[in-house]
Amino acid sequence: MPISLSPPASVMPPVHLGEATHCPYCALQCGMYVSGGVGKAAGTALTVTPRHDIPANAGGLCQKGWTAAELLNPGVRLTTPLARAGRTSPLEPVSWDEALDRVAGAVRDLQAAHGRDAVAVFGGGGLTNEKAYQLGKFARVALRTSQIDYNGRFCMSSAAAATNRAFGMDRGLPFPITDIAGADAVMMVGGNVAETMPPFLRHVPGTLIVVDPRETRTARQAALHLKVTPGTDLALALGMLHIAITEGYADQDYIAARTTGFQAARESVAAWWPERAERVTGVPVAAMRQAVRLLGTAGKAMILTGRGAEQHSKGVDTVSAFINLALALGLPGREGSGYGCVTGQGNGQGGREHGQKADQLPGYRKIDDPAGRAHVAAVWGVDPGELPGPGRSAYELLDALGTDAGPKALLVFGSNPVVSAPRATHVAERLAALDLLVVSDFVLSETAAMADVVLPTTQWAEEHGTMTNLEGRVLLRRQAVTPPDGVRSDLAIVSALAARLGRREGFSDDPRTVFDELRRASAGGVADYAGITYERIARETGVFWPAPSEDHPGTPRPFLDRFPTPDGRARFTPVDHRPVAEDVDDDYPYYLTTGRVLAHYQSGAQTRRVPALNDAAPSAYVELHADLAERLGVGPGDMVRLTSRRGTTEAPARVNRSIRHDTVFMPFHWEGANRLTNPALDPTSRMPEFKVCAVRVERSGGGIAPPGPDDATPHADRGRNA
Ligand SMILES: Nc1nc2c(c(=O)[nH]1)N[C@H]1C(S)=C(S)[C@@H](COP(=O)(O)OP(=O)(O)OC[C@H]3O[C@@H](n4cnc5c(=O)[nH]c(N)nc54)[C@H](O)[C@@H]3O)O[C@H]1N2
Ligand SMILES: Nc1nc2c(c(=O)[nH]1)N[C@H]1C(S)=C(S)[C@@H](COP(=O)(O)OP(=O)(O)OC[C@H]3O[C@@H](n4cnc5c(=O)[nH]c(N)nc54)[C@H](O)[C@@H]3O)O[C@H]1N2
Ligand code: SF4
Ligand SMILES: [Mo]
Repeated sequence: MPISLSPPASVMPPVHLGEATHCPYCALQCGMYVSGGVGKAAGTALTVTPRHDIPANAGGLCQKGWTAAELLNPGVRLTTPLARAGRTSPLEPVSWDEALDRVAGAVRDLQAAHGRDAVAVFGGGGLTNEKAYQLGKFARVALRTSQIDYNGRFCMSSAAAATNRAFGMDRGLPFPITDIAGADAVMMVGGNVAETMPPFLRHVPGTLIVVDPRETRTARQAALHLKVTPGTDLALALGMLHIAITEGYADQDYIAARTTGFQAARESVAAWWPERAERVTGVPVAAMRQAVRLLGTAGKAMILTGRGAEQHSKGVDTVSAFINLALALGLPGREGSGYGCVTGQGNGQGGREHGQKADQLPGYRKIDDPAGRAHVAAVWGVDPGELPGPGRSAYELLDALGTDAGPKALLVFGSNPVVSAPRATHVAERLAALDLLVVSDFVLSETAAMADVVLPTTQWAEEHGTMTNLEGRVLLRRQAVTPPDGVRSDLAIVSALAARLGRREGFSDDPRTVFDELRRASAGGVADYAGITYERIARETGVFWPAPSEDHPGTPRPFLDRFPTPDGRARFTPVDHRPVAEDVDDDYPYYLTTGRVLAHYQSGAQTRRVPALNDAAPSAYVELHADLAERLGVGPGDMVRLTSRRGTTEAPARVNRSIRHDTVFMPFHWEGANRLTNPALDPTSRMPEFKVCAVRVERSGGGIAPPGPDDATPHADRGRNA
């Protein structure tokens, strides 16, 4: 059954270690061999070993990667479709025909009664390119709904919008990851790669600058740690650009030759004296100066952003401000230097290129661009006028579910929003108000547990497909294991549903067939995959897009000669600071920020089912400063209650002296953190403000803690003095 796509002889290990594939989790897409499963039923002992031919990990794996095969075991996963007779009846096993007929019948009825947009689709950045592409096509061609978006909206949409604006292209890292090793200085803004992509750190050289409100594992490896107040990175970037200009680090030749708009950007920071930036951010002027000096005097330097800078209601402008700084220093488009966004999910990059986003068609085309619509409609064999227009963004879609004007049915592929969406209790209420919730997953996630129909699907090592990693390198995920009886691939599920909805043609359960169509649909677009084939990926261990033809070498560094803007120049964008959507006050006196721990992945649907990972990190926790813990009378491990305007949750305390006094942190891998978070959206990217909201902190069963001393900023002044 598996097609043979072996790596080239030069990189073959001396003994055959198994099928060469990639980790199911993050965007590093570490290469791994999975052995023991080809041609055998899943559940036989499988071994995972790292590949050395994939530069991103070059022999490394994190704990999640090493234990990835455990979820292939039929004992911990779904192997039969489930459905419930009525909304309050229990989920019970049904046949595939029953499940699919039920979904198709309900979709037809709801669309007949309420129009095509009554049915919505929610996708994921973990889906292969083939799945993401076919899901987008299914929504537009079979359902003919505009209502499709995906969890990538919660992930890198702010960086995507800012890089499109500045460079005319959104490719997370516009250079190979190995370029980072040659940089003399790297500034990581709101990224904790030591926990989120451990093998990434091997690419980072000595001088690392980290911007984070917490002293993370990554910050501990840094030469300089800027302990920023949550939600103030934009002011930090403005202050740093002010310093760069006034202290002579701006690269005037580069600015003249390769950019436009510098004058306006310079004016936008004229009033951002370093002292003012210090007042807003809590970062001392001396530290800002040192950071600018390190970047400005380095032969090669990089500025990278993670979700800490991006998941804000001003995430796009924040990234723009750091790009402005990078442009002023002359970094983007110079070999070994640049700006990059460290993306998130396994196919976070490819997932946003092929049409599961509300405003996009394959090849990174815009859905409201007549030429793009015409091209894609021709590949799909439909009239361009039949393609719907842009739909709601992820949170807006979830928020509208089951309302008079909103969708009545939702089909989820590859996301667990009950845990991962902001203001999650409200999202669960919206899901409960639907007439039909369908979830395709391999485990009974919290969202699947609410569904009317659950469709058990195959996993990474059980199917072929392509993934585009954080470098824009298209990789081949090979089938290594025969799936257990009873499960079907997402491609097969979507094809079967399309057929029941009257679209027998144009949907396939064969990944290669889908990929060949994706190549044609993307041809001529910004993310052009036309020249990428499975064989070529196998031979070259990945191909960087754009690759418009099979003899095109691919594009590891797309900005070297020119930027893909109309005039070939990068654009400065003047931006200004603005306060967080929900600032602290007497009732909610602390900032809550959220993020990740090494052992768990996202909503935890997968990793909470792996015993070794659960042992390593058995529950959520609240990280808080020792002074705050003392005032509350809590010691390490004691229960702490957090309350925001949206909800409340409890978790054991982790006490240290390194987090900011005004900030508490909670990982979001368990239900809890997102009961508190604020769904305030960025006006451009529609990214929710996951990284800062105001909370009350109490000892479980105890009273309210008074606000404590702050690192630098009195509350009244913070973020409001723009
Ligand atoms: N172990 C693990 N690894 C993962 C994932 C996972 O769930 N678990 N998920 C993958 C995905 S999809 C993604 S998107 C990436 C995310 O990778 P990262 O961006 O590295 O992850 P986060 O922990 O969300 O956020 C990074 C840091 O931002 C800090 N932060 C919070 N608020 C602010 C702020 O206002 N400003 C600044 N400068 N920093 C702030 C947090 O303290 C945190 O340490 O990780 C990927 N890798
Ligand atoms: N508070 C807070 N919330 C956050 C964040 C934060 O930093 N703080 N980060 C946000 C970010 S960056 C992200 S990316 C989101 C992610 O959050 P989610 O979208 O919930 O991501 P996952 O937990 O990976 O959910 C994926 C689900 O799909 C299943 N799955 C995996 N692969 C496949 C597949 O190929 N097909 C199908 N059918 N199912 C599959 C998994 O078993 C799992 O149940 O969370 C966001 N939420
Ligand atoms: S760093 Fe990411 S891709 Fe690599 S093994 Fe860990 S989870 Fe998998
Ligand atoms: Mo993400």
